[in-house]
Amino acid sequence: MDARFKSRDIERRSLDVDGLKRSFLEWLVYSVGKDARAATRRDWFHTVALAVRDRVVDRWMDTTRSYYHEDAKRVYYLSLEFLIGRLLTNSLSNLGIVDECRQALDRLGLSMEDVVDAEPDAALGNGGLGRLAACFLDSMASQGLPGYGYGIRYEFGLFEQRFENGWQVEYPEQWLQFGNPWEFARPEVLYPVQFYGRVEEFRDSVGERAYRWVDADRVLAMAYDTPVVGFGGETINTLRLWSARATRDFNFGHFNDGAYMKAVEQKILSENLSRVLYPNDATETGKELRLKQEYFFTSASLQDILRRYLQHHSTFENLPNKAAIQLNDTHPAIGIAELMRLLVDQHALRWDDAWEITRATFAYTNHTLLPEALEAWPVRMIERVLPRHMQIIYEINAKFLNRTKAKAAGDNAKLSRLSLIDERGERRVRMGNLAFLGSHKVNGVSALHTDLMKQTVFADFHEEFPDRINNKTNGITPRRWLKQANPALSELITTRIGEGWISDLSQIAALREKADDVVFREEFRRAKRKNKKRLAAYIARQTGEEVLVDSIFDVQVKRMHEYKRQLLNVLHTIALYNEMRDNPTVSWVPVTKVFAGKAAPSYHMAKLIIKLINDVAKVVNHDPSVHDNLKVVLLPNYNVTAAEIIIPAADLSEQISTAGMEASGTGNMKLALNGALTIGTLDGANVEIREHVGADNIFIFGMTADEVNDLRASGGFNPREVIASNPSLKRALDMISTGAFSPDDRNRYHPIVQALTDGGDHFLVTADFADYCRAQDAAMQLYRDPEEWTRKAILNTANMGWFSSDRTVNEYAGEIWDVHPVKPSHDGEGFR
Ligand code: GL7
Repeated sequence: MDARFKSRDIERRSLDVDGLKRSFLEWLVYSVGKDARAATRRDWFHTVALAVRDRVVDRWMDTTRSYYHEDAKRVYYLSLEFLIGRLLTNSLSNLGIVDECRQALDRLGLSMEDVVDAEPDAALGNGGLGRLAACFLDSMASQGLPGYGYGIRYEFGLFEQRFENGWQVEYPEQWLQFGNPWEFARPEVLYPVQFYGRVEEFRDSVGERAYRWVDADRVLAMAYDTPVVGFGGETINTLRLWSARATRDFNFGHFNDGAYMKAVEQKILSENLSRVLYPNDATETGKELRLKQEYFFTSASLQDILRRYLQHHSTFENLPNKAAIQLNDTHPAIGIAELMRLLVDQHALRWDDAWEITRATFAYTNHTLLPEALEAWPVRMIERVLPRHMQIIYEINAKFLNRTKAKAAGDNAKLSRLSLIDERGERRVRMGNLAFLGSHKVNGVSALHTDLMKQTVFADFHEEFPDRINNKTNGITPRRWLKQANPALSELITTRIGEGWISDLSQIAALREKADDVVFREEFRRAKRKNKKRLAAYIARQTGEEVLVDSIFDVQVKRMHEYKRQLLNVLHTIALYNEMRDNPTVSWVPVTKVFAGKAAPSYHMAKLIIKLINDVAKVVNHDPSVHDNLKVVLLPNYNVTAAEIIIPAADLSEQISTAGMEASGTGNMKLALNGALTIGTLDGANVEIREHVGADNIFIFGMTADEVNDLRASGGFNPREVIASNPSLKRALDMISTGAFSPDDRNRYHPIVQALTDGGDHFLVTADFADYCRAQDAAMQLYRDPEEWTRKAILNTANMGWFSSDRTVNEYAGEIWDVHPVKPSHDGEGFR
């Protein structure tokens, strides 16, 4: 071999400072096409990313090859969302070369922070559901599990949020504008996906009735692969995202007619499929394009999974032993009908065999009980867009209901609840029921949520299939959410207990005894203070507001939603503001209220709440009578990158949803792991966080899920009475309703006041207000005692080990997927 190529090969793998520096220069010149003088920060980001990518490719191929040779059982995580964020620090950190890279850049006169900051945030998700998928990818790769992510390569991620005059305005998020150095386009990995057309019945070779889907429109799904670097760089898994491409034949007919522009228009239209992520968090809009997106990526993924399976097998009975398909919510649930179609129509399996295989292969995770989020597609839409699938769904339903009818003799109400078709009003397909029926396991995402699933939406199914529902409490990856986001704290932890916690977070329990160590407490506080300074600088840059680093950083970061009750926090903020003004001589604990979060563009109430927070901030922050003891900031464009700055700096974590409504939450876990104390309701995973950190180290308030249920059922709740009996609540609401924060439009907040009063206060903000204020007071009192506060903060960090997504993924692997780690063989050469 030519010696020059050989040395370049070795260079591509070298992990030392010199080797990195040399390959940066080479990449800059030969791939980015710039010299060091002309290069922008973005050029350097691309350069470094490409050089780092070089260092994972060999190991990536080794991993894939090992799975292939062992014919290992793989798990396929089908998700419409992967909220990945930036990848540069993540890859460097998991490869263990952060310092080497920093030094190499240093020698080139560049700052690592500048290069890292030039990477766009990959926001292919809305919130917790999408971020969970990203944490699971990290955990699967870090534990050597053969796991693939399948999703859509949206050209536009979640919209960019800006505030104009205090109102949310959405801008397109063009993360791919300058190219994506992490992905590999696979133009040869193409699958046809059909829509519309009609179904033809015919007799197969043995005279049986059979069906084919004809006259359909076709789109191609093209693969883009992103390597998923596990911690330590041993295992590199694959995230495969599909992009829509027009077929060639699609255009030809029009060409012959001479209708050239029409052909091009059609091409653009069909490629719109993967253009944009729907920006709704836990609400469905029922748009046809969304249904098409769901089918598009699900069908392509299933075709790819079957192709991989058929490399080693010629019949399908072993599919469940070789492939576990996890449905991340119902978004890919049409996959159950699609696998049936592929097995029955294309591979000529008997229906019953196909059904058994399908059920044994799929499992389904439910992420919310909110009725407005439960997908139910109109029968007429599915009939039109996916005619063969509608037939298959009817067939699944008929067989199921016939079997059940025999047992449930006469209970027609129950049968109609179990039906895949909702017959009330416009007929709709209940995707949750389809997912349940087509899966061998169905799970919720926290203990409380799983119990509520059994009692509410899936009560009838639970009665029919008592072993199917199980719990898998969510988790978060400690690599991104502690090691990378919080270097100050993670280095401190490592000096005391070693670095085992990074891959086995249960080891962080060794910090418990350090809570009583005064020196450790001092160092813990110093790390927090460093993070708070970093956040204060970020706040100043983003909002122009100066905040006191030594105030309580009271943080509520999550999507804007009435059930998450940002309003409760705002009302407390106004009450506190009033108290401070009324009692100027009291020595107040300074408080900085930090909010961040996007509202779905069509969710008017959530957008009004955003405007209210900004209006309250304007008044409070400029009122000299509170002497800077209170500041309110709403940071724009909350995303993974912002979370990595905000979360490590938090003192107090707001997890204040109406009990029973937040399925789990995962921000709650990130904040507690980073040493914030939680103020929260007994909702979602807060219940389990309390069990782990201890009731003394968390501020719990408010009604329980049962109490909420009873109160709503009794119909006797009257917010007017509660308001009348609580002067500080009444005053705060009066200020909002009389325009104290909106002198330019005194009626602006009428809808909010209305919802909290005559509207019946569905989310029970007023009902929980008094107890919330009590818990807030307790937190402020505790903050006056830094030693005691820090002790509790340390106990939070030390007791969060169980909330690692490694634990969660292991439970899925053992109890749902039956997949096992595979050790890739790397030919003993270290990094290759
Ligand atoms: C969610 C839940 O609302 C959230 O509580 C949970 O932590 C997350 C991951 O399981 O899933 N469900 C949902 O539809 N969205 C969520 O974030 C958008």
